[in-house]
Amino acid sequence: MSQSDCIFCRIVRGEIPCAQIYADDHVLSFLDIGPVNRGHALIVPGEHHRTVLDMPARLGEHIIAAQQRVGRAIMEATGAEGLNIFQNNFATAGQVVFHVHWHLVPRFPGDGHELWPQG
Ligand code: IU
Repeated sequence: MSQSDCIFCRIVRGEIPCAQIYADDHVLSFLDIGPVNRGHALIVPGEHHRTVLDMPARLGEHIIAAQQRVGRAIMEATGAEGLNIFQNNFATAGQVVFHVHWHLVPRFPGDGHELWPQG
């Protein structure tokens, strides 16, 4: 369930380095190379699935568990007071890497970020 030409499969296999935050039997988490805010991290399932629509629902529990662990850790490490979690499916929605993944973006008071609405 791994693809030779997929960049995230290559990162999961350790062929390409990453700034790893967390790993377990189901997911890998690492810092985004193009962060939209300080501490921007990705959660990537080890299995290759193109979008959330292709992904087996059984992985959902592991993804949520990783979101909680990594989300708490990056909020604590950065001192963030908020956290956006989102993901893109298909090019029209902004997906660039076609291996399903979640963005975790720490948010700070007044960070003026336009990616997600201000509270
Ligand atoms: P998207 O949801 O497919 O648009 O997001 C892809 C993200 O993967 C984007 O934020 C990139 O900066 C990030 N990324 C990365 O962290 N490492 C890589 O080697 C590549 C992309 I290629």
